[in-house]
Amino acid sequence: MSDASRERRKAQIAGVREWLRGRGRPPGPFRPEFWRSPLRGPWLTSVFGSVLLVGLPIVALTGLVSYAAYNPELPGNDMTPSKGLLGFYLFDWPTSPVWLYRLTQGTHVVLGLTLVPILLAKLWSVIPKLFAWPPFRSPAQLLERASLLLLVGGAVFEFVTGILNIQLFYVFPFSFYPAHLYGAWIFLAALVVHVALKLPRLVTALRSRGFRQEMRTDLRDTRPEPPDPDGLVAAAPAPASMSRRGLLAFVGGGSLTVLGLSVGQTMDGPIRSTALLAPHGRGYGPGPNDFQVNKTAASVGVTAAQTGPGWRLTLLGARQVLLTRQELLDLPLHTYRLPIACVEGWSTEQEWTGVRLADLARLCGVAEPGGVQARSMQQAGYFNQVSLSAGQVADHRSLLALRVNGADLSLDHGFPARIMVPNAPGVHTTKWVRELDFRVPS
Ligand SMILES: Nc1nc2c(c(=O)[nH]1)N[C@H]1C(S)=C(S)[C@@H](COP(=O)(O)O)O[C@H]1N2
Ligand SMILES: [Mo]
Repeated sequence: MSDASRERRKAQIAGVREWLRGRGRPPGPFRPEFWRSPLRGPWLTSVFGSVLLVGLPIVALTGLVSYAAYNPELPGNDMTPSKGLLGFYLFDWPTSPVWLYRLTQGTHVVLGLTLVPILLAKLWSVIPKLFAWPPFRSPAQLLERASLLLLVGGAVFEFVTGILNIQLFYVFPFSFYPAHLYGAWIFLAALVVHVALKLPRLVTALRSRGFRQEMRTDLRDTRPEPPDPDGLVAAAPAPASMSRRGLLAFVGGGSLTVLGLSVGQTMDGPIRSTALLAPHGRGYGPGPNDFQVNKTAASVGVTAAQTGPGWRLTLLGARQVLLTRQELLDLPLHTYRLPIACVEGWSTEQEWTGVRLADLARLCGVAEPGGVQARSMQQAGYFNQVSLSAGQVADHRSLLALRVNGADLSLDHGFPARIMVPNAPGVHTTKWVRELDFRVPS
């Protein structure tokens, strides 16, 4: 052991003794000397912070939009029935433009994923503050730290639950939907407080160094930022082993890699196979039904026997009407290109052929439907039924689809019949429909 390290060890032991006697700081990360990266500092934190300041509100707002798109005020649609006041902003989800939910939800998921490396880098840059000692010096500071707990806890919670959900690991001991919604509001409230407190410092810090200058500074010339009142800059910095531009390139490159490996799930054509990070991001064959399947018929217990020649569609309205598949095919058919846009971020546009929902309403004696409840042959599960609004039923592109891309629906895509509504979230395009109930007050 060298003299220097023996000295350091001695000082550490003395420090721990002090702490045990009730004086001084706890050892390890509570000591400023513990954090030695020469790159930490207000400028670096502010660079990551400003990217998040633009990105996270977009992720949060598109998420809240997604909740509105579920039309939770309609019977059976709400997966957070105890939302209380949090539904104050809900509105009747429109059917046009057809690509709107595809865009907002694709943005929510893909941008969220893209921000993961930035969020981690930002948390890394401020981590010494987690161990600030004493934990607070004034009631105001205690409040500030409590809001940080909600901010960081909220962000981590939203990212973890969101990512587990899109990766189809339904491992939470609670329902994803209300938890992700409540978490979003907690996070947003803490973010507003944080931005109000920190915006002036962010601006000052960004002005303290030139971005271009920093991009031209190599490892040899990399020095710590000047000491700051927040204590982000290391008290005893180690020599730089990476330049600031190297760190930014590493984090930015990680972010672009995630973007590049996930954005394909929102597109059709060859580019789709680049979505290596998406759980459904594999290649598909050339057939008319060869596109992404969410839940297969087998996985939800829908059998070929239920969907065979014995299948009847029940229409409930002023009167009850039963239709075979052939009788449906003999009604006026219409064809539209409409997307399936899943809440999990993937989407695809296909050409659907079927009977207009409005025509089916008329067939069972409902001239002006107040909406419809579609029920599936699938026995259990959240998504075996949906309520659609009056506006959705009235849209001429809203179909009970029987065919896709010129062929009969495959069993996995909902044979004998499924709902297709323009701009509806994928979860509302109920497959294996057995009953359409138009007895909804208008
Ligand atoms: N009966 C039933 N319909 C359903 C689902 C389901 O689980 N059960 N999943 C929905 C969801 S979440 C989506 S995104 C779409 C996916 O349609 P696809 O599997 O044909 O691509 O179907 C919807 N229809
Ligand atoms: Mo979905």
